[in-house]
Amino acid sequence: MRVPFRHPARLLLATLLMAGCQSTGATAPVVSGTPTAAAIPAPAAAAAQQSVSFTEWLAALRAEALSQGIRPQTFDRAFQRVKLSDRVVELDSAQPEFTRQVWQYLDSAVNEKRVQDGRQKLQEHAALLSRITRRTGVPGEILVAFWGVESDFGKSTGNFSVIDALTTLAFEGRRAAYFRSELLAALRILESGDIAPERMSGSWAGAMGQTQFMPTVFLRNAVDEDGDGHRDIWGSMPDVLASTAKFVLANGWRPGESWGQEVRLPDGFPYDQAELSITKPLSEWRRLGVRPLDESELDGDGSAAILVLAGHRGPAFLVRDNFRAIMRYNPSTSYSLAVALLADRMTGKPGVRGSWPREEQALSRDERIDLQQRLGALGMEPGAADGIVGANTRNAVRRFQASIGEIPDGFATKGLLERLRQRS
Ligand SMILES: [Ca+2]
Repeated sequence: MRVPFRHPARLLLATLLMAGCQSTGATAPVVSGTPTAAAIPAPAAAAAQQSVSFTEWLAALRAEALSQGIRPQTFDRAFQRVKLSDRVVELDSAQPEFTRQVWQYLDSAVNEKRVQDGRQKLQEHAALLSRITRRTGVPGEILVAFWGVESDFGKSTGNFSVIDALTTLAFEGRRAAYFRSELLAALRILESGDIAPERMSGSWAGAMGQTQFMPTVFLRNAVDEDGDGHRDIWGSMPDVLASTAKFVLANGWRPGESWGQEVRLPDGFPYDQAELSITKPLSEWRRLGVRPLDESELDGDGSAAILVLAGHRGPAFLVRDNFRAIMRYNPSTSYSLAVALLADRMTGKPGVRGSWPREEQALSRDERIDLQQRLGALGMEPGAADGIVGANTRNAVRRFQASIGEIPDGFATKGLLERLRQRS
C-alpha cells in the first residue's frame, strides 16, 4: 500500500493524533509550537481529513492495549512522539528488481572479516557461552553466528524507533494484523520495564536489538541472564546470548547434532528429490550415492534433505533437523546456510568447497515473471506468475528441463529462459 501523503503531512498527522488523544485521556504532545487541530492552515485540510482515521485507529489501539493490562501512562509515554514513517512504508512495499544469487549473499554474510570477528567474539565471551551451552545445548558458535548475521555483532541493529515502525506497519502496512499484534507485544515489553521507549530501537520491521527479536519473540524468549532485573537484548551480552539460545532451543535445536554438511552427489542423482520439503532417512541417501566430500561413507542416522541452491554444477548440502531450527529464525535457505557456514568457519572448518556457477547472472523480476508465464503456457504448472521462484516454479523448471533432456535441477538461469523463449 502506497502512502497517500508526504512527510510534512505525516508530522502534522502525528500532532493531530496527539491532539485527538487528549480527549481520550492521553498526555499532551511534548513537541512545542505544534498547531492544534483548530489552527491548521487551509492547505493542510486534506491531511487533517486523512488524520481522522488515524486518530480513531490510535484511540481504538489504546483501548485494546488498556484492556490487555497496559497502563495508560505506559501507552501515552510510548506514543508521546510517535511518527508514521514514509521510509518504513517504502521498505515494506519494496519489490527488489534483482535478487542476489546465493553465492553473492554468502560472500557478503560470511565474509572473511566476519569470520575473524566471530572468532574474536567466541574468545571474548567464552565463559558466558560455555555456561549457556551447558544449560541449553546450543553451541556457542551457533549463537555468535546468529549475532553476526543478524546485526554484524551489534554494529547494525537498525535505528528505527520500534514504536514508530510498528505503528506505521500496523496502520498502513501490507500485513497490518500481524504488525498490530507485534505493536501490542512491544507495549507489553515497555509495560514490563525491560527497556525505555526511547531505547527501544530496531529494524524498519520492528526486529529489535543485537539478534533482532520481534516483540512476540522477545516476550516468549528474552532472559535476564545478568540478573539486573531487565531483559536487555540491546545492551547486555549475557541477556542477548542467553535469550538467543532460548529461542534457538525453542525452535527445535537438537543438542549434540550438527546442522548438516556439504556433500557430493553421484552422476544420475535424482535432482527432483533435492528439495527442502523432501526428507529421507540417511540410509536412503546413502543408497542413492550421497557421500561426504572426502568420499567416505555418510555416517549417522535420522533423516535429512538435500539442498542444491544453484543447480547440479553448484555445491550440494545435506541438511538435518538443526538446519530447520535455524530456518525458524528466518525462513530462508540462504540465510540458514549463512548462519551454519559462519559457525563452521569460526570453529576452523572449511567453507563451501564446491564451486558456485558464478558466471550465472540473476534473473530480473521481469525475467522471472516471463519465465513463469512461459512455463505456465507449456502446462508446466509454475504457480502464480509473481516473480518469486519457489518450489512450484523450481518443479516447473524441472519438468521443462526433463522435456528437453537436461538434468532437472530446477535452477532457473538466463540460458534456460532463452530456451523457453525459443520454444514459444
Ligand atoms: Ca539483564
